[in-house]
Amino acid sequence: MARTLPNVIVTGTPGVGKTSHCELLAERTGLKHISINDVVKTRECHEGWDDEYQSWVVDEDKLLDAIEDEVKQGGCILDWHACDLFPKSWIDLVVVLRTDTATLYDRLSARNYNETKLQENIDSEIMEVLLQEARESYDEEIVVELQSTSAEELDTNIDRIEAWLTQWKENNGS
Ligand code: DAT
Repeated sequence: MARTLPNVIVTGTPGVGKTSHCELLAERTGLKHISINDVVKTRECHEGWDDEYQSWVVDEDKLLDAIEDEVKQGGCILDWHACDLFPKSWIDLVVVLRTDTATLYDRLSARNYNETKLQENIDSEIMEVLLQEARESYDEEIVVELQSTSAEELDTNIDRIEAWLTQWKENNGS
């Protein structure tokens, strides 16, 4: 069955601005913000806690099962620091947020990340890991890279995604 509303992934290295973007986008568009971190925790889609990386070891099959029905209906914004696990057929747009190293360092330090996690995430941003993952997993034309360093950029990004949504609805007769 065709979706009457699109599904959007908002991804990027931790600290890049996913939550800020998703919350504002949900407020402006009425699309539903699904924080995958919350789903992993509340629906126990994990195999335990990794102490070194200070994060859950995610059970991807369980996670996909947990969100499948909701996402297949459309109108979801998926907020996560990975994107390659979501089936291509579910997804209409992939937004990869980016920022510079100094900004990311400040944002992650403010979260009291330990040195391993801080360095790993900064390296990941420098190496464009999420951008590559998105480009390898989805058709080139649905992957968009947006800068998220300033509040102004946040605003213009939301405007752009809203405009995309309007166009999508027109194209899909919804
Ligand atoms: P994420 O969900 O990717 O981990 P976040 O939305 O929680 O990131 O943002 C981390 C911090 O950075 C938070 O204090 C808000 C701030 N921030 C994010 N994007 C920003 C932007 N474009 N301009 C200014 N501050 C931003």
